[in-house]
Amino acid sequence: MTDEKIQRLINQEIARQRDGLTLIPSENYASLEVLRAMGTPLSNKYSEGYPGRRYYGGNEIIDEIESLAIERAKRLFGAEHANVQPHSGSQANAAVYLALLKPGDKVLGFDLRSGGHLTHGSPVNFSGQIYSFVYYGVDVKTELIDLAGVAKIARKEKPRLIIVSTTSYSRRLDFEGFAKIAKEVGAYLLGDIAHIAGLVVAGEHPSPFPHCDVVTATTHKTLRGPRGGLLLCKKELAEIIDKAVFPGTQGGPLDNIVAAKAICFAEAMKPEFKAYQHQVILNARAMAKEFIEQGIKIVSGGTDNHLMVLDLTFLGLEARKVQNELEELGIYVNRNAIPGDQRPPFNPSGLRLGSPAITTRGLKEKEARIVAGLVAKFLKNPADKKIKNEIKKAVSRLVKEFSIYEDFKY
Ligand code: DSN
Repeated sequence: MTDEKIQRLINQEIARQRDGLTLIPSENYASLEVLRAMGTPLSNKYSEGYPGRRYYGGNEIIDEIESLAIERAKRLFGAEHANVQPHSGSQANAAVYLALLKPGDKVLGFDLRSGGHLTHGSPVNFSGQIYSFVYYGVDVKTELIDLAGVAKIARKEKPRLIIVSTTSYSRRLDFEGFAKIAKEVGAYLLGDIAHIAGLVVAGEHPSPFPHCDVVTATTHKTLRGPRGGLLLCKKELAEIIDKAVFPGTQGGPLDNIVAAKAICFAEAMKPEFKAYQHQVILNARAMAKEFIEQGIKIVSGGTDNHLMVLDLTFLGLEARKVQNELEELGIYVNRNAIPGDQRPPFNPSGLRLGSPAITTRGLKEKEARIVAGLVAKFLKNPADKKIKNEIKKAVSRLVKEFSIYEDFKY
């Protein structure tokens, strides 16, 4: 029996992804091989523990799969130890905190409005409720991380852990500079590279190794694998990190996802993947150039990575409304806070967008500029029906020319 309701909805969602332009910088299109691995009977297995040390029988093959994923992750990132079990980036961060901190310990994290993540100490998140977070942000004028400012806070606060990360920061992270500060104040350094993992392994962004003690990542953003988390660390932390994942914060791993992670790591070792990441950067730059030429303000004035945040305060537009209206035109972006945002998180002043998904579709700089031009056109003429129709038609043309998941049906 087929569940027709769910089948119809899945096919509608596949069509939405196929027929629209995804500019949400944390979303991507995984390969069919990655997707296939996720839909296998591996999902039926329980395998609490680690390869060779499981609590349930029947794990001989799962052990081989997880060992392969671990070896590939270590090789790909040049890491001494890898744990491929975290269900998500948030879970990976939770495990790091459990391993390295006690409740109430002080942590220096990146402010959410400047580009940090919920799990880096937001008061509405477990991290902000259990640990004592203090924050660094970006310089008000340059909108860049000011390392001297970070060092000043670190010296005053003496945190046990410092987090260097980005979810909406469009510039390079100086892992080496942060490591110097962490060393000086005796703190651990966590690099959360969820967004930039693909850029890092392709050499398009400096590596967090050997500077960070622990690195967390997700496998589905620029890395373009299955939805999931990943934890990498120095050898001496391996035991406490593994214990903090299982049994500390999770039960059994998702073995189908672990297999898909192994496939994604192998894909990321290929020359095509390196070329893809290079194009991601070129496309993001081309988009930023177009926005700037159209007079649209980008936080920090541009991008060095795969994303950028448009500052809508100058246009007098509400980001939530813009996000919803662009969605009607087949363009997917997400509203985002900007540094020092005076508006609430549910309706902030910025629009975050980027190039990973359109680059997977095959768009190059010329088309990336066209896409940014469509967004800019809308931002300048939000009430013009004729222009909206033109944008809709242009989106239709682009998604047909650069097709994805063409014959994919559930
Ligand atoms: N939701 C992710 C993002 O979009 O960046 C962060 O967890």
